Amino acid sequence: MLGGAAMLDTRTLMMFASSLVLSGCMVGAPGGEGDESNEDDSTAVEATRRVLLCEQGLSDRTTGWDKGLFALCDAVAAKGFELVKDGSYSAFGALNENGAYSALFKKLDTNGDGRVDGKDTPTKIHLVGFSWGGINVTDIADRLRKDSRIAQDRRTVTAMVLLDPYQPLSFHANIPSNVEYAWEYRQSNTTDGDCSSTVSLGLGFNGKTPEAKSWNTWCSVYDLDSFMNGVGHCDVPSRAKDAAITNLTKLEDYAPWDDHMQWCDVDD
Ligand SMILES: [Ca+2]
Ligand SMILES: [Ca+2]
Repeated sequence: MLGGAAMLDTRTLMMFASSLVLSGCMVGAPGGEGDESNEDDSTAVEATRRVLLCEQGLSDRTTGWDKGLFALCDAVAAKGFELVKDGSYSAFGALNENGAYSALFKKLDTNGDGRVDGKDTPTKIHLVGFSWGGINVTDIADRLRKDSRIAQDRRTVTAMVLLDPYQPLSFHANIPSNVEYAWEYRQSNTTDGDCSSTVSLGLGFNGKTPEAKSWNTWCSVYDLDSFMNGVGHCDVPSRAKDAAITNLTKLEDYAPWDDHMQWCDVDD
């Protein structure tokens, strides 16, 4: 695992290389400067169909823990993304990862032949998950990476946002190598009265740190407790909403929080 200055140098080079390869295809690289007025690039990004799948935390349909998650997913849908819904819900339940994956596959298989390949509408995949659902979406990305029904060039996850991803047996939130951009927002310190305290015997759920599986993934993480007050586990979706919308719609880091960005560890 690496971090700090050595990683920054590598990332800076990677960003430069990416900007050469992707020139004209997307709005700059995350963290790039001064691109917001480039109307032509913006149009190019929006030309490709974009889908979004969201996953809730455990039992959130009864506890209401993930306040803000539905609002985030609906807001991104309002910006032109096709939301993969679970009936009337804007996100899938944490215990229905199979259902979520099946619904996503159907969304990608536009001609309904049971495969996702060049005969289907090109689609950029975006994933958002809170708490248990945050780990779910890393698993969903990995399923895409390994699914033999999907052509290699259709297995890419364009962007993923993890909101205090947590499962008790996970050491990290592993970011699979087929993910292009990943952002994580987490708490590092369980807040007094935290929603997760009672179910964890007071220990609380603090988001598992991300670990990217490829240097090709742009992966950054923000510890909300390091620069905001009163952020509990269940506050993360609402407190990170604007940042997440920027990430997903522009494929950029959220500029107001630039001073708090840290690179993910990488274990390839
Ligand atoms: Ca197909
Ligand atoms: Ca906290």
